[in-house]
Amino acid sequence: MFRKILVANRGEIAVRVIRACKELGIGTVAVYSSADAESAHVHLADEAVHIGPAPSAGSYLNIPNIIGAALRTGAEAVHPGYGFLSEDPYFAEICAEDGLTFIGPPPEVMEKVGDKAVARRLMSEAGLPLLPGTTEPVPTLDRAYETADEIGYPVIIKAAAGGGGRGISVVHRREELPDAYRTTRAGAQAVFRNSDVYLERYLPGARHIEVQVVCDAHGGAVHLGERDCSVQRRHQKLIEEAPSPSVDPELRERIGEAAVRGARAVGYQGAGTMEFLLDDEGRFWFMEMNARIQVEHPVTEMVTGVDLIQEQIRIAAGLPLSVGQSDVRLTGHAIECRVNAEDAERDFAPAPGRLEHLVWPGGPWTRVDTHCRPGDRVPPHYDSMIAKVIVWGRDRETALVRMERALGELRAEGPGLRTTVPFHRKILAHPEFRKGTHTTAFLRERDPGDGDARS
Ligand code: MV4
Repeated sequence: MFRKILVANRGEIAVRVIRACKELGIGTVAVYSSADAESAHVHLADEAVHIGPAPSAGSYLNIPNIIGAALRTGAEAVHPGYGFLSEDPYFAEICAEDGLTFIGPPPEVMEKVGDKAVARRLMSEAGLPLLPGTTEPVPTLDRAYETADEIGYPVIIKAAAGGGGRGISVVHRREELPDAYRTTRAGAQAVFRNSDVYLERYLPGARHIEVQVVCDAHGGAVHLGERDCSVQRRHQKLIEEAPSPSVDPELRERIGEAAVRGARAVGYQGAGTMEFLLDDEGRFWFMEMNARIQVEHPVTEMVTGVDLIQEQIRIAAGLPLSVGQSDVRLTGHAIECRVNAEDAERDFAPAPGRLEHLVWPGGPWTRVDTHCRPGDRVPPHYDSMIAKVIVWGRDRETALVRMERALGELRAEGPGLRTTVPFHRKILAHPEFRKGTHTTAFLRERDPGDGDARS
């Protein structure tokens, strides 16, 4: 096992990784930007190294400074968390060249699944069900027309280098194709420095289901059930739960088996997520694979009892999985609400500030993953998420009531500061969410006041 790990991230996930290291008896090195000198992850780690200015381009994305910090402190491995460098195969390669273990899949695997068109081809070859669409980038508008005519409208255009909903556009009618094609390409070029796009049949009103997999270096691979992430706004997930209210044990076994088969087919190692759409006839379709730990991993931990961060570290150290498929048992129901410093009444504009009054919920089966303490300032430079509130209950209804109770205890106030908590409380009270019959259309953008969950 490693003696010392450098955590190449900030915020709640850096805190989460440090906690896992402590429980494994591993020393920790935090890295921090000028905006984070007093941040919780810096105080919790055994050592901390300043790596650059507040903007992440000079700090949390600064590969030479992060590698330098690891080498100087004698760290043996690097945990990238999520976001920042977590899905950068180039960073994983540099780590290896400098004798550091990157805690994640091998760089070649990151490269394959990072290209969503390539991933589609590989998963199709592995026998996973795919929505009609292309497994190659669509290089011209003429080809886009041809392909869309074959697939049938509505179609969705996705950036090959994208993921998580960044760089996608839905095209309902043929006339809308040229604008959408050009805009998506230009956006992909600007954001990902890669203008490749691919096309898929668009499935409205489906559910967003993702399966957690863990694969070791010895051929061991298991799935840990699914998460339902159908509550998203502009492709930002707001609420996640496990298990999905629309997946029964028989479907769970089939989708889990497909997820493991796909992960094996690309030689996956580490913790990964296979994303699917689930249609109203109970059919599932592969969308993309995420080669990192995800924000919403705690709901899976709560229903399986598996510590996913510890599992990632064990796998990277060459140890076998701590569980076999038959050891994985789902118990009860877990829900996570992401608390963002955003103003839902102003189109979810960032609303950071000083956390003058801060009270986190507590009590039975209530978990708060956060780095924020009373008096902390939420810096404007990074993601607006300040905490994740996660609850567990024997069943979905118990978990829902518990989440309402927990959010009722939460206080996060300060000048200029707003949070998504009031919005979460509206969703939790909505009959459609309550029933568990909601789809990805639940928070679809429409005029305020016409009766959806946003009004
Ligand atoms: C789709 C889709 C329907 N059809 N692809 C969004 C996140 C990214 N990983 C893929 N996403 C979707 N891809 C096809 N072919 C629906 C989603 C989707 C979604 C779309 C609109 C509004 C909310 C959504 C929530 C989750 C997934």
